[in-house]
Amino acid sequence: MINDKVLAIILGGGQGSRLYPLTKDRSKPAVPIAGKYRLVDIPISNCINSDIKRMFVLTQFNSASLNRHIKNTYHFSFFSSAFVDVLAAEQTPQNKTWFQGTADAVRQSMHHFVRHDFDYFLILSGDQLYQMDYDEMVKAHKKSKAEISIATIPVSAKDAPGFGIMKANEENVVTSFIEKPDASLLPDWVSEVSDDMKNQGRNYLASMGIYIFNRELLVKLMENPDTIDFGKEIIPQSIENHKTVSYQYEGYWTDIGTIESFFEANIGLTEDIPAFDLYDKSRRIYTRARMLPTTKIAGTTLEKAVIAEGCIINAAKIEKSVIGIRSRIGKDSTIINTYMMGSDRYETLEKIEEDKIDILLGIGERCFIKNAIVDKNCRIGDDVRINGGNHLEDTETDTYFIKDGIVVIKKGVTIPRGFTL
Ligand code: ADQ
Ligand code: ADP
Repeated sequence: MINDKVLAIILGGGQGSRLYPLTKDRSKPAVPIAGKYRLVDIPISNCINSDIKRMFVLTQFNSASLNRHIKNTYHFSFFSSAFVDVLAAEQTPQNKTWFQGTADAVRQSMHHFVRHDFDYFLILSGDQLYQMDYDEMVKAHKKSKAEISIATIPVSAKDAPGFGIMKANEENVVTSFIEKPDASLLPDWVSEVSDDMKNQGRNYLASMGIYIFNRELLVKLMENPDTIDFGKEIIPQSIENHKTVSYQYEGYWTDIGTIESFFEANIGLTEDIPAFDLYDKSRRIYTRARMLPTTKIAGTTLEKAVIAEGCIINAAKIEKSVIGIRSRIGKDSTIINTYMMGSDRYETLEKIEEDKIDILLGIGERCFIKNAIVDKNCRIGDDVRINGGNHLEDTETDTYFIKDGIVVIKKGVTIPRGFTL
């Protein structure tokens, strides 16, 4: 089945500065999550599961790894109209500027979109973890005869200043909207929410950054070159003149646009019943089919560990950690509260000898790693101790970056034997 009325636009990422250094040399949609996926797999899978199979991924900079991942992952039948296309910020004779905000990004690629036949634009963010049936939202949009629909979720006063906050009437029509309000303004923005949400202290209706626009309306709105962002301009300027409806969602949804939220979302997968369900066949998350060998483990105590395929693990203990594809962890090492992304390749014994490789890919022997994100293709020598936590100050060196107590070991670096942090 394919929904031929909807075209999905995935906002793959601006500068990605909040996810630095994971976005240092890859675009945000290509950031690896949950041991074997990439960020962009989440909205793409949600679309596929909602029968929306025509998608554009907009990104500020085109990374080889993003294109390769999409090309190698999403093959649709030759006879189908389905596609996932990446559009990177383009420089054309008419337009010499780089994408700026989300509306700019959409405006600059509009000529690609309007070639297709569809009635609704579905605009999605690329940095959120959730499973949602967009088809339900499209149905609600049609039923309410709205011109714009915004997916919304109740949030707490602590979280509200990070979102677009709105108020809606009994018919769910949005009557006012404020982008990222100052905490002092919040008392004016309390909404009536379900008892369950009220009990959790979630009294503010936040935009999830997921929008449906009627095709003609968005084409028209994009003709005004002064609008830069959906949240800052398009939505607040539209609600008066165009029927805008709130589509309320109460399932699991989290923004993973910062190092801390990205880390928490990954570590959250190790819970007994994770809020994000990777095991539901009807809401499958797709990724590249890699045909990796199984994981081999020896002498390791595992406690709440999520381990991807193709790993070779001899660690003493792995606790509350996500271990990504092709990870290698040496004897007597202890890994706690850590997301190790894994490697893009194996090193063969011949190669190690030939290139006189001293510190192998992965984590060496007798290491202690806690509260860390180890990016792909790192070489961590024996006896390294990385003890992340709030006692560490935010800082950056060539090989690591510390933010909110989380130590991020940068992609592809070598941490020498005996290094201690
Ligand atoms: P933010 O997420 O802060 O708030 P924004 O920075 O505009 O808004 O990003 C939205 C999405 O677009 C993100 O996935 C981002 O990576 C991506 N993006 C940004 N600039 C881009 C560009 N030039 N090209 C491609 N992609 C780009 C928004 C809304 C709020 C709402 C939150 C919910 O503005 O109202 O509450 O999302 O998370
Ligand atoms: P990312 O930056 O997204 O983590 P990369 O750009 O490093 O990823 O590329 C990941 C892909 O590139 C992998 O699927 C892997 O097959 C391939 N790759 C990267 N480096 C090498 C290498 N040195 N040898 C063989 N394949 C590689």
